[in-house]
Amino acid sequence: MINMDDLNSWVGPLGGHPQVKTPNLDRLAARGTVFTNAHTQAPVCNPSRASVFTGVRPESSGLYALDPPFRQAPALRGVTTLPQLFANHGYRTYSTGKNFHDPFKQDPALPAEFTEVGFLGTQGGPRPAKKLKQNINPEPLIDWGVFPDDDTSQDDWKVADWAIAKLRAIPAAEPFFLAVGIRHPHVPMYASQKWFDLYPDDKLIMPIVPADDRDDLPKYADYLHWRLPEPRLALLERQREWRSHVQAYLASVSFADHLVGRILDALDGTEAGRRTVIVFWSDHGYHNGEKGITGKNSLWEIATRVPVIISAPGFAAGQRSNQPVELLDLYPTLAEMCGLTAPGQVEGVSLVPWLRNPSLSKEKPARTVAGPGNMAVRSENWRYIRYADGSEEFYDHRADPEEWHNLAGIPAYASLIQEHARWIPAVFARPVPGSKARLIDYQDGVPIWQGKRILPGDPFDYDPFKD
Ligand SMILES: [Ca+2]
Ligand SMILES: [Ca+2]
Repeated sequence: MINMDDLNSWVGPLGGHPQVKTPNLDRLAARGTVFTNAHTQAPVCNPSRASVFTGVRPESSGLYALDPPFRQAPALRGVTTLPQLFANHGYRTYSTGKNFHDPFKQDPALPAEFTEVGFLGTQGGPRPAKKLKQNINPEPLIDWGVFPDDDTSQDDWKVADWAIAKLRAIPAAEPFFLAVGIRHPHVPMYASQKWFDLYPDDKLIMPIVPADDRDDLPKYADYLHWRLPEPRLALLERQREWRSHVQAYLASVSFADHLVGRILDALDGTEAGRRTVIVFWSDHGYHNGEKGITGKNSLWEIATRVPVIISAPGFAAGQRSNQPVELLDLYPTLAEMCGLTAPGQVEGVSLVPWLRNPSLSKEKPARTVAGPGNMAVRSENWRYIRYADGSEEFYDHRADPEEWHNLAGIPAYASLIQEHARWIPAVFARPVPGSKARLIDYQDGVPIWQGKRILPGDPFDYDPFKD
């Protein structure tokens, strides 16, 4: 299992950016099945990753925010995670890089999360003496550019090294589960010059961002990323750094893709390679200026859609499925492929039927939650969003893949909207104790941003196109 952090649809197999170069994801796609309409359960690391490995939805567990660590959520305290399921059935389980959200720590009172935890790479690698983009934001993580000179000094390179050494050392007969978490293209988006050279500035294609795109959005949409440290599009444009941001994201994706290639080569060189299931995913998407913002934490396509690629012996190669699937589905899928029974808490569905027949119709849509009451429902052709105050958005992906035209409120769509709204649960679990960062909560008609009530009269003149 290989994942990347904050990787959106800008990969060859999804074509989210016309210039992106990911030859290794392309070759993985060619030998497996690409789910082109796959979505995260939460547009931020901790709840997304917890849902992948526990099979439990954030709106069921109450784990919506960047903290606390998932085992502190009462509903997740005692569950058998995916690696534990494998370990319980004689597999050795290995983890390197970012799989669970940082800081990853084994709770001594609980069964081991993995047989062996390798290099975590929590620091990401060397940092420049001075931030490269001091003109953008004081946040230490928010930075990008050409750095360091040497790819091998990056923590992600060392994570791949650890995975490669482990693959070579695993005895051929030993069943194993190896999870590799690559931090790129998460900020800071540092990569060496060769990866930037793939995207020359004079030929760079930029996302199209209509200046009036937010005019048809409910006010509540702003709260999800209100006061987040990510630069607004207006600031990037004012500082003439929007192009460099896009370039650094693409360079980081290509660097991370190269690491995937190194791991695939190592696996192919082992005897176990022929009987090994390979699954690739990302924890959520990322804005590079779309809707006037950078970063994550929104319920639009660019923040919820992720690559999911599964390659396995016994299944056809080069397949694509546009049915709506969820990261939550990985747990039961891998369990079934390995002949194991997923435990009762698991809420996803096995994708094995779609690996056999990618065009099989899937009724259940993909759901993404951003704090209690805020949810996106993505079907084959539509996206419905409902916020905690009842306000809505609705998009037709056949006519409007960029989600520029909010159709909510147009009578002709009322019954379609109704069909999607029925997937939104009546009750969302209350945020678990210790939930803070990036949490938008809603109680008694008042939005609460990271613990602070947003009251009438509070200064609130957020405009990502002017701010
Ligand atoms: Ca992430
Ligand atoms: Ca719009």
